[in-house]
Amino acid sequence: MTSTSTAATEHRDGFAPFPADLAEQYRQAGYWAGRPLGELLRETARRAPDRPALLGENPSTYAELDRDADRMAHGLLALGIAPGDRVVVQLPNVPEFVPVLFGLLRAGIIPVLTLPAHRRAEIEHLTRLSGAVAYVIADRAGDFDYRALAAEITAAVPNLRHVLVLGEPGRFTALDSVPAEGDPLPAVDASDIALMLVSGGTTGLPKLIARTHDDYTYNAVASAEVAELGPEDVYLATLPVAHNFPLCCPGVLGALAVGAAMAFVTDPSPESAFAAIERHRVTVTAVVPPLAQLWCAAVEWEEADLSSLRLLQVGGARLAEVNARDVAPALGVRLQQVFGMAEGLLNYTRTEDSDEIVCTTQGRPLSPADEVRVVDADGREVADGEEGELLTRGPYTIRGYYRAPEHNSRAFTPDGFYRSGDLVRRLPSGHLMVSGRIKDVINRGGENISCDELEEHLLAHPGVRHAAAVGLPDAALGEKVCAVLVVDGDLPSLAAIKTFLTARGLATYKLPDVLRRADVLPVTAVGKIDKKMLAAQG
Ligand code: OOB
Repeated sequence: MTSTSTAATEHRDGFAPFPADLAEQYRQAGYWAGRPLGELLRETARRAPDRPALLGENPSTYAELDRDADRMAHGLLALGIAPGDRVVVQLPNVPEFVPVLFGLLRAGIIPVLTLPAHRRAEIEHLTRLSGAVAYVIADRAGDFDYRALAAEITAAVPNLRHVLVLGEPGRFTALDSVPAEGDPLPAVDASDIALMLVSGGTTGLPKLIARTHDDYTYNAVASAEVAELGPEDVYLATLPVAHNFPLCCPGVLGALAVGAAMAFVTDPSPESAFAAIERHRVTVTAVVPPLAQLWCAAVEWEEADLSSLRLLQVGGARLAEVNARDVAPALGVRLQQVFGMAEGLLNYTRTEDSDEIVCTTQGRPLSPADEVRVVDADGREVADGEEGELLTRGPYTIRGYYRAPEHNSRAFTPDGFYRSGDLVRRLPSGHLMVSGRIKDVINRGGENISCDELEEHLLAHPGVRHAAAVGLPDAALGEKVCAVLVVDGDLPSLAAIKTFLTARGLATYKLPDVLRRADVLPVTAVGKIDKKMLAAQG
């Protein structure tokens, strides 16, 4: 282990480290290179100082970004924020996110990356849980004033000493007053916590996912390789950049590792994103399936030159095969399915995969060192092609949530595999097909119905644009099947939908009991369909 100038180790309380023997193997095999994330930027800036890094109103080159990150690091330390301290970051998709992130990383301060859509309940919980001493926000985004939220959080959480504001600071500190010159920065230990992501879990309050420099640097560099990212690429951060997918899969960090340029949009709608793609000649971006569908439809009415775009990554939730098949012809891009999780494991379809594989699977693991088990309810491995729960461990998968010992005893096996809760089938080639979530089933009178399966069939109906299946309480059956549909034109009758599904060979007990129409489906902070909300709406 390299030495660190941080005497404080309090930030490691409640951190679940990799076991020493595995850590050694990952180093020996070269997965962990002992490079702190802050060095990724340093190396690119040395290699290609004059290349464009951040695009937008105030563009910067790699040399400029490198200098801005150093100045931010010095300024944060000068405020009295110490290496190992946690800082909650909640910024919209703006270029300023990058110098803030790298300022923190280089100072050895740990960013807790929250999403712009998080509100008091989540921010207060994450601030307390992480023990954060500072909170970085933008003044406002749309009609939401983050300073008002910060006022509530500072009143509730006494540990929070600083609020740094991008834009008009109000009663807080302006972020642009922070950067400073300073003494050499502290050494950062690559095996230490680099940053914290927030779990995308759909139950309960979010959990913290502490990722180390070693594991996250590998995540970025290896992902850049499978996305075949190079210095000529332009990556557009379309999804909220605090999310693992646009941040590091390969996202902003992968782009930075190879010296590609980065652009940002705060609004992922076709109007705004297509304009950014045209303006910056974007080559790669990542979206969630509902957005992919919207973009595919929008080429009909949005006039924009998308010819620069070569790769569209789609992940975060299952992309139905019918929608997957639309992507390449509608947008003139290659599709890459990405099945990943903030906890670690990433699966990608590859360039050499056939169209069939790209459209029908969610890819295969990123790393040769990823260990994947597909197990039945008793924890026994199932044969290829059979459905089971995906368990995993590997060089970039956490060994436990931060400060959550109770939950960890259930979410991880005794030998350190993460229980993803995802139901998958593995093909002999290693590709995975996600078939649902363990908990995303409707129990109708004792019969289990997979919501994903039903949704895939509903989406095949020509009038159906979006579909979600949810269980509603029912006195006789326990749960009944409700299909919520976003449709073009009139809502088909329940009888017509049943006839359609029956003709597709679906078993009678899986047919919906009720149909509901919606104009839009509610979505989570990152844009996935929010089942919890739908079920609550009844
Ligand atoms: C990504 O990360 P999270 O942490 O927001 O959510 C992870 C969960 C997975 O366990 C799975 O249930 C679901 O989201 N998921 C998918 C999927 N990708 C993620 N389900 C079906 N098909 C897919 N392609 O969502 C995430 C992180 C990194 C890269 C991409 C996505």
